[in-house]
Amino acid sequence: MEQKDLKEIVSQFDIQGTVAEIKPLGDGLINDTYKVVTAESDKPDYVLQHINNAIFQNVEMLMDNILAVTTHIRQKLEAKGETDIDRKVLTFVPLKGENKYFYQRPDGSYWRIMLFIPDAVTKSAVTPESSFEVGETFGNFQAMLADIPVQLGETIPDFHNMEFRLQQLRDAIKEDKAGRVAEVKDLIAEIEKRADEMCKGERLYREGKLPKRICHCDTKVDNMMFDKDGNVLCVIDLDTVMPNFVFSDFGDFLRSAANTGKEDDKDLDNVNFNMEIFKSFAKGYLKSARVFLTPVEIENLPYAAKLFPYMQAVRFLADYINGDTYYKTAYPEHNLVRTKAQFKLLLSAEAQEEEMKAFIASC
Ligand code: GN1
Ligand code: MG
Repeated sequence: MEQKDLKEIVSQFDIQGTVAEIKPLGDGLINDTYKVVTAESDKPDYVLQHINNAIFQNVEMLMDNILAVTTHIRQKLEAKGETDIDRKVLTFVPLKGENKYFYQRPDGSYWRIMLFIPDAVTKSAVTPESSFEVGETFGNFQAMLADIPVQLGETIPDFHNMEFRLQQLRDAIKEDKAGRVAEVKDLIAEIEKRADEMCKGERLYREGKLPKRICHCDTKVDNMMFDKDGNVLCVIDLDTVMPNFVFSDFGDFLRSAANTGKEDDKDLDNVNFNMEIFKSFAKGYLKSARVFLTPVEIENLPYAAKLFPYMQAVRFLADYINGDTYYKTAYPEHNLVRTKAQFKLLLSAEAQEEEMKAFIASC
């Protein structure tokens, strides 16, 4: 999009300073993100985001959720006497003269702006040392949100519902829109073999044995900000914060953090599930989350570590079969490459399941 259009969008919001430049930022698979640089050195910079409303269809609910969450966390941090709070929770900017946090352009697109957090970085990998702290941060994040006074909506209904994701894959296979089913028969068979086992969360929920709590639901490593010394500042990308099983945050974080390769690694030998990361993350998470977790939740953390590579493989494969309509792709087989990498990660996690169980039991 052209600078002049981006500037027109930014001008709707109640920001400080004069816009000098707007440039692309990050590499999320869903929304488009830009950095808004202001000319004055004493004014903050901002992050401008185009909200993908094909995926987030209820933008009003989305922004209500996010505002409720960031306001609640801010209050908790203030009550704890934390300093530097603007770097520890996202701050959204309202429209000029309005108590509204998104702008809809005449072309129908939705936009929002938040403060840019200075001197912070995102990473694509963590060390065993840092994953202890990250685990603790997610436990705290869930603990802080445990008493949020409003009911959050499901911004994407059934987002991490494994039964629903399998149904989407089965529907995609039936329609075979892009004519790609034949080439992925073996992968489909491997996925179906594990389908019952992987839907355990939904069964436990129906039996009343597993609660839903407020979770982040997109806890990959690059959705966290760190300061220059590597300390965790905050969790970003709050679009999917909603009620879910705690498995979401635990498992989805490990899906990226414990992967020794890339999410879309073409060389499957690079992709393995790193037990050192699992152990230190689990230790940190249990340190802050044990106070509210039930025995069923704790005992199923190894299941969560397998569930997310599996679920992501199912989602990438469904998108591949549908002809790549959901995730941004860089080349035609991208979603297939991603599927295979996630499936390899699952195999590696499966091979280490007994060790995971023993470790959790010993914690
Ligand atoms: C998407 O927006 P981004 O890139 O952080 C996706 C996640 C997937 C992830 C895979 C709303 O996250 O669920 O796990 O890609 N978000 C949505 O990298 O579908
Ligand atoms: Mg992201």
